[in-house]
Amino acid sequence: MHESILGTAERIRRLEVQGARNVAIAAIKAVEEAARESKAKRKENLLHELSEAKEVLFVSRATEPLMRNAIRYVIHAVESSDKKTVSELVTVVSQVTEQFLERLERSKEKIAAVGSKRILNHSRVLTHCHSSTVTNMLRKAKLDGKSFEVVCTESRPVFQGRITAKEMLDAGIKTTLIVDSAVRHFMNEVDFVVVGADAITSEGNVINKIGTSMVALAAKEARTPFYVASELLKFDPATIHGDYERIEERSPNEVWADPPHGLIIRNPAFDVTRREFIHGIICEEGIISPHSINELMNRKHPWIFEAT
Ligand code: RUB
Repeated sequence: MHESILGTAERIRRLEVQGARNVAIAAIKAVEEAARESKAKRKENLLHELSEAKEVLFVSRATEPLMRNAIRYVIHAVESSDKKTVSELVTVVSQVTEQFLERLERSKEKIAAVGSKRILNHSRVLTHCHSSTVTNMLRKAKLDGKSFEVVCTESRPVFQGRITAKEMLDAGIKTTLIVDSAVRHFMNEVDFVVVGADAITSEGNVINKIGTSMVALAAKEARTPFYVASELLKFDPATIHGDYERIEERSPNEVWADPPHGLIIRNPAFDVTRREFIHGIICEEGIISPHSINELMNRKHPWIFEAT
């Protein structure tokens, strides 16, 4: 197995690379690098190597359909290519990787442009965890001249909220950090909630950092609009066939490094926010209702339903 695959999988598992977009970008780049340095002599050998890389990367984090879709996109392109030689097929891998990365970048900018308009002047925006899609959108709103504050949660157990807080401060945005359990306390002082997504199911439910569904619950009770900023490709096609999105459960040591003997510690990384709590998904197609996700995926990314 190529070092880029093993090393990237390890960095993803250890959260040195975090957030669904960054995970997908690191994974697809690793696959491209491994393909470029492949010693395979025939198409089936290259496909076998790609399939092994897929197995290793898929299990590095269980709840990352954007990463899975990125790798499927590359493999699907090789499988359906009429090119015969390995060197031609490696060129296909490089081309589709570049296409995929460009598309992700364009989506991020489109989401930022759309979402920025929802941020009202003199408002307060709450976010949870660290989503590069959300922080990019908030930076765009600031560049568009909006005056607003950000409230971000710590996001226990590993404090990704601190990454958000630093990025917001660097962007010159007034920022307040709160502990996760203070969300309800501050919800009435907030005008808008926006979070990222790791996965979107066929029912339009969203999976994001643990605690997101409690934030959504508090937002609903306080009648504060709750939005999700996400690329459509975080959709998990397996959910249409009845599979549940798997929720990654991480090491108890993240919660308590030196716990008393016999204590049970549970540490799920993500939870499910049901669609009825979500005002809209801010995606590259604009603001959509979670209900319309299947129809949109069928129209925009039909390949996703064929790729395995
Ligand atoms: C990060 C998280 C983010 C989503 C979206 O969790 O839940 O909200 O991944 O991020 P973790 P992005 O830190 O455990 O990876 O918008 O950057 O894709």
